[in-house]
Amino acid sequence: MAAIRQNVFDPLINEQYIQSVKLLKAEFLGPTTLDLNIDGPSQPVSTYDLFVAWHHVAANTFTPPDQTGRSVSHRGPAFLPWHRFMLSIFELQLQRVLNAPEFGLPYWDWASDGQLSVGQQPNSAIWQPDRMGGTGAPVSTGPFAFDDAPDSWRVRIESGAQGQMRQTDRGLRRALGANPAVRSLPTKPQAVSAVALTPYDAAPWNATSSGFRNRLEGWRPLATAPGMNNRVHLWIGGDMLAFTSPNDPIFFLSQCNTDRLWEAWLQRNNRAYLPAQSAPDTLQGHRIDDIMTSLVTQPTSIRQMLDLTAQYVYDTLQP
Ligand SMILES: [Cu+2]
Repeated sequence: MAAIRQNVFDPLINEQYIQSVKLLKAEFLGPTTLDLNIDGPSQPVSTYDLFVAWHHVAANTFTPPDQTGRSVSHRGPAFLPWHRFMLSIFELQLQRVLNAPEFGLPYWDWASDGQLSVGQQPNSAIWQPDRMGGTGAPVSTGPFAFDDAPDSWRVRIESGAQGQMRQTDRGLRRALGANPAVRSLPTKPQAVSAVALTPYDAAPWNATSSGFRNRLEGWRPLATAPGMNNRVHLWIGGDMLAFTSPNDPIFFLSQCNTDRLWEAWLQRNNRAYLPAQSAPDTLQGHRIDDIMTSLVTQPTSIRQMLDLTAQYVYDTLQP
């Protein structure tokens, strides 16, 4: 049975999500900072933080090295399949620690909050203390607040100045709606028009491309609108700005909504993908049969990610 991914607005789903990420954050199965080439004394790395490291490493992996900013996971066609791969493995981990194989990773429909006034958006339901908690450096309310409790949420791995990972031990940071250049989350009409875009992607296959992938990833047009997935990161701010953004548990809920919009697009477009395997080697990592590797599981291919409906389905594909 496929798991059903539901809106995190449901209080029980929200509670199970918080419970499971805290279990993963407290689970140490062997990997260390030494294994991950992180400077400093060797420390155990939690299962949760392996996903933080995986995201950071992939975002800084360029193969071959002349791809105009396109890494194996961002600023290129693989952005959506790569994040689907990560989310699907994370979802299996949530199911394992909850002992609930039917549990679906929830999504946060950020475009729904984008329909609220700019002033209301940072105070919407999801940022309340009984949900994901609020803003601050460190965040001081909700389940991921920085306090003296033994299970108080701590950021352990962050991005250093040279793009490397480094050890830390601090509270989570957010600056909800505080970026003057990004006053609003993406809106519903922007989500609807993104999902209507074709083709999937286009030359030069990077942050300047037209097409669906780059609209949803949000490099163009970011300064004006919509900015979609990137805009959500910029609007939340704090730890969401770095390639260690999975440090904030909102990351998985936000990225899950991006995956939901991709699934809506896939269903309308016969699960199409570009570029084909015949594309030049400069697109290595982004062609349909190219392999994606992981710090936490076996490699897979982009093609394998085009239909995961055997693992999960969404409760709705309405943009
Ligand atoms: Cu990412």
